[in-house]
Amino acid sequence: MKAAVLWERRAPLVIEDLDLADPAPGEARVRIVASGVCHSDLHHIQRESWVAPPFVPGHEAAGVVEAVGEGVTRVRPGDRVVSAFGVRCGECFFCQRGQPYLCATPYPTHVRLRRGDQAVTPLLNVGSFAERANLDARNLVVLPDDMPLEPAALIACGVTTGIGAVITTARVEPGASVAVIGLGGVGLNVVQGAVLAGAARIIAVDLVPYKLELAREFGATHLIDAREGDPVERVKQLTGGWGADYAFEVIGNPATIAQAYEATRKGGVAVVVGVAPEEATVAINAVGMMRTGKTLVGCNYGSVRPAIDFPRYVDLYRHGRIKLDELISRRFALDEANEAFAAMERGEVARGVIVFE
Ligand code: PAD
Ligand code: ZN
Repeated sequence: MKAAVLWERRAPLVIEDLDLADPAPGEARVRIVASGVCHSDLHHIQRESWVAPPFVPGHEAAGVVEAVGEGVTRVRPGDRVVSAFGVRCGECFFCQRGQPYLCATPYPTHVRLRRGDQAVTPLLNVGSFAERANLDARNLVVLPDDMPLEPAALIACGVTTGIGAVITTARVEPGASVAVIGLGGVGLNVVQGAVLAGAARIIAVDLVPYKLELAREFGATHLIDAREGDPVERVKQLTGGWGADYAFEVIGNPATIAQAYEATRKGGVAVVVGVAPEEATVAINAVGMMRTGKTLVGCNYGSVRPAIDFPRYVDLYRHGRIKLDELISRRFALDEANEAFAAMERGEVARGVIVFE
């Protein structure tokens, strides 16, 4: 089975022929049809991270179930599915509290993929830059027959994280002002989440003119080119001098996280969506935190509950209330995976998607 493998941090991905084990108890073997290209994969490729190579990237996938392991009743062969990433055991302190995105159960360690004697890790419990993957059945949500798999794949991460940050994490209310710093595959979904929430002012910030244009198409009301100066002052100018009710950082950079906090009005909410480097810290004036009464909140995976939220996003798409096809700027074959990341780094795509025959 063909898969893209990272053997060494910062090295190019290599297409390999891997052996895939039979699905273990609780797993389903899924033929991957589409896998979105998310910056989180690139962070694991480029930065020191808690996942050691070799690994197969890809965590934004949809496909078709081919076989199921012992005890799997959620899905059957032939089901078309979208997969969440990570672990949701349903039993731990966090899952029991209805916060499965914070599940405390460790990732499984049994070997699913190997090349010869060498075990290869599926990144984030998915590893969908591969023709097939054994996926934790608890992460799978069955799709309706009329839901195409390419847009469905984006629900697995970018859509859920971006819209969820607005609707579930921050609970933006109608009429609010929202600033979004970083307009990639996730940030554009923050923009359309703000539209769904009824935000009145949606201020979109990026360094790339194409991204600003995309943000307009997704519903941004004001655009700020961050190359032209400090976006914090511009956000304040557009919000009566106070700052936005809500500001979202969707890059993963301590400097822009501080910008999002500063661009939030007194009593407002700043949301950290971007994944910063492991050791990074953010400098925020301490007494200002007290005086301004702001809330600074982290958004892990859009606070998602896949079984509840994925079908909602499918329905919103089918009723024309959210854009998914418009997020797919370019399709790549598996052996173009390196180029797919390069296109993302050059700012040329909203989302790239790896598609399989
Ligand atoms: P992307 O590369 O598609 O988009 C990032 C955007 O940020 C690009 O449009 C850049 O031009 C823009 N940008 C970069 N630097 C600046 C700057 N200084 N000022 C303004 N704009 C800038 O990435 P993505 O949308 O796939 O992911 C964005 C982040 O979200 C990334 O850190 C990723 O790891 C994280 C993420 N978090 C979760 C989560 O659970 N919180 C889930 C998925 C992705
Ligand atoms: Zn992602």
